[in-house]
Amino acid sequence: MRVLALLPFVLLPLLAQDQDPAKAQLEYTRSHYTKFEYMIPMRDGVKLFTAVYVPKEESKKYPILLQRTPYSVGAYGIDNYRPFVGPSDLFTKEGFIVVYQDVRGRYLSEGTFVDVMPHKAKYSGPKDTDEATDTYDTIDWLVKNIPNNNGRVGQWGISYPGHYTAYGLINSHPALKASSPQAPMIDVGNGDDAYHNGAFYLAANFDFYTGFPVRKEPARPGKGGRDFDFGTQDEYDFYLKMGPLANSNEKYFKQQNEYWSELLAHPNYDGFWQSRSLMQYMKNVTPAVLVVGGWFDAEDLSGPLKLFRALEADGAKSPLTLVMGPWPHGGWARGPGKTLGNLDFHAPTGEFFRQNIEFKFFMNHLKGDGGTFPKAWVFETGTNRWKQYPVWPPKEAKERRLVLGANGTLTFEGKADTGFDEYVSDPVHPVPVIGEIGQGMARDYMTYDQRFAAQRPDVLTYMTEPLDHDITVSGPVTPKLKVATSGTDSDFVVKLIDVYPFDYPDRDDVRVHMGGYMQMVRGEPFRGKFRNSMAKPEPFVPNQPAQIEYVMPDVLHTFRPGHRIMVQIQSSWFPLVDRNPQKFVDIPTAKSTDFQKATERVYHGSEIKMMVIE
Ligand code: PG9
Repeated sequence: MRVLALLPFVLLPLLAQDQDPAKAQLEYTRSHYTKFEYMIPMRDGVKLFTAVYVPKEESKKYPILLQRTPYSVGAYGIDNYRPFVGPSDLFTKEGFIVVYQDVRGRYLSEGTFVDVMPHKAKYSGPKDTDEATDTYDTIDWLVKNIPNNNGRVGQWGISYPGHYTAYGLINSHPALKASSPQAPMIDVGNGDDAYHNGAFYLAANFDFYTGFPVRKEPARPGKGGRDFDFGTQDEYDFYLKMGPLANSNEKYFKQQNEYWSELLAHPNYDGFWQSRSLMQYMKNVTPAVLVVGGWFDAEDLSGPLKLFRALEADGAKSPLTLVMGPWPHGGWARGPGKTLGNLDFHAPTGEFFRQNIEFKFFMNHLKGDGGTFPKAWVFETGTNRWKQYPVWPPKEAKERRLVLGANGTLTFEGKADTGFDEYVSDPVHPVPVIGEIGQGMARDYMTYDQRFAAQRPDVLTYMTEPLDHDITVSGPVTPKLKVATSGTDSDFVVKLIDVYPFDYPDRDDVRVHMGGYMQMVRGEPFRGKFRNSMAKPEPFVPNQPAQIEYVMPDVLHTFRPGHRIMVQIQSSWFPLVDRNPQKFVDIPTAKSTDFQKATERVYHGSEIKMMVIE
C-alpha cells in the first residue's frame, strides 16, 4: 500500500523526463550515432580538432555534412553528444555523417586564430594556409578516412560558421557538392557586423567582443562566454555614460582585446577590411549553393545578399538559390518562425524553411533526392507569403523614385520645390534605436514601432497619402539625398516605414496598438564623410549642400491599400551606431570636447530609389 502510494512520485518524473523533447532528441542521437574525435592534420602540420558523428546503421553509405566553427564543437569527449546533429533534427533522423570542427586556434584545435582571416590570393608555398586550405584539407581527410561515406560533402553554418562555409567555396575540394552559407559575414567592414557605410555598430560589437576570448588567452573548453555586467538594463544610458569610443578601451577593454582594438584602428574601409571581404574571391564556384538570410537580421543581413550577387556575377557553375525569410539572425534554425516582436507572419516560416528548403537542398545534392529550386525563394512581408523568382530582384519590378517634398510630403516621381527641412542633431541626446529601455541592439530591433522617433524634433518624417493599391518593393533601396550640415561631418540615417491604417487589428498577445504602427521595412546609416570614398573620408564644407547616395539591403515588402509609406531621416541611431562628433576627426580617438551640435538640412527633391511591382 505504501509502495503503491509512492509510485506516482517515482513514475511521474520519469514520464515527464521521457516527454522532454530535448532529452528524447539526445537519446535518439546516442542510440543511432557513434561519436569519434580526431585531430585532422592540415598541410602545415597544424592539427584541427574534429568531432564526427557516424550513423550506427552500416548497411549504407552516407554523405558528409561539415560545419567549421570558432564557437566550440562541444560537448567534448566521445561519450558526450549534441542533442541532434546536422542543420536540423530532420538530418539526424535521415542519416548523414555529421562533422563539427574547431577552426585553427580555437578550443581544442592547434594553431593561431585570426579574426575574419583574409584569404590569401597567392600562397607563399605548398604549406601556406588560410581557411580555404583548411576546409580543403579537412574534406580531403574526411572522404579518405571516414568509412561508409559516399564521397559527397555538404557544408553549412550560420553567422561566423556561415562565413567559414562561404570561405569553403574558394578553390573548393571536388567532393564539396552542396554548400549553405547562412547569414555569412561576407564584407564585415561594410554591411555586416563591424561597420555600415562607415558607421560603427557599437552595441553589437561591444556586446560580442566582451564575450569573445582573445588571442593572448585562447578559447579553450569551459572558457569564454559572456561575463560582462552592464550594471543596468538601460544600454542607451550605459553607452552614453561610456562617452567617446576611446573610453571603451580606457574603461573596459584596457587594450587587452586585440580584435576590439583592430576594429577601432580601422574606421575607414581600408586594406584591412578590403582583404577581409569574400566577394572578390567567388570565382568558378562549382558546388550547389543555398544562400540564406533573414530580412530582420541585425548582424549579417547584407552578407547573404552580397554573396548571392558575387556568385551571380561570376556565373555560379551549379544551381544557386537565395532564400530570404522574415527572420532575425539565425531565426530560421529554431522555432516555428510565425512571429517576430510585434509582427505576425501568419505561417510557421522557420519550419517551412527547414522542411521544404534546407533539408531538400541537401537531400538533392548529396543523396540525389530532392527537386529543382528557383533562383530566389523569398518571403514577402506585408502579404506574408513565399514567392519564387527565376531572377532576383524580379524582372517585373520597375525602378521608381519616392521624392521628399515640402510639409512632409512623399510622392512617387513627385515635383519638389528647392526648399529644405532642418533639425538640430545633438550628440548628447542621440536618437535612440528603440523607443524603450533595453538592449543596445535588440536582435529584433528592426521590428520595433517607429512612432516614438516620429515624435522627436530631430527626426524628419515624409509620408505618402494612403495607398489605393498594392505597392511591392523588391530588391535594394537607394537613398539619394541632398544634405548640408553646419559641422564638418555628420551621419544620415534613412528609414523606409510601412504606416498601418488606424483600423489595423491588434494582436491578442502583444500590448502595442497596431493601428498606426510604424513598421521599419529597411533602415541604414551613412557616415557623411565617406560620401565620395569609403576608404578616404572628406570633411563637409559647413552649410554647403552635398550629395549622399548609398544602397540599403534588399527587401520584399508589399505596402497594402490603406497603408502609407513613410521615410524618416535622422542623424544618430544610438547605441546601435556610435555617435558622430559632427566634426571631421578620427572618431575612435575623438575626445568629448570634439562632440558638437550640428544643424542638418535635407533638401526637398531628395529621393529614395526602389524597384516596384504594381
Ligand atoms: N555575426 C557574428 C559576429 C562575428 C564577428 C564579430 C561580431 C559578430 C556572429 O558570428 O555571431
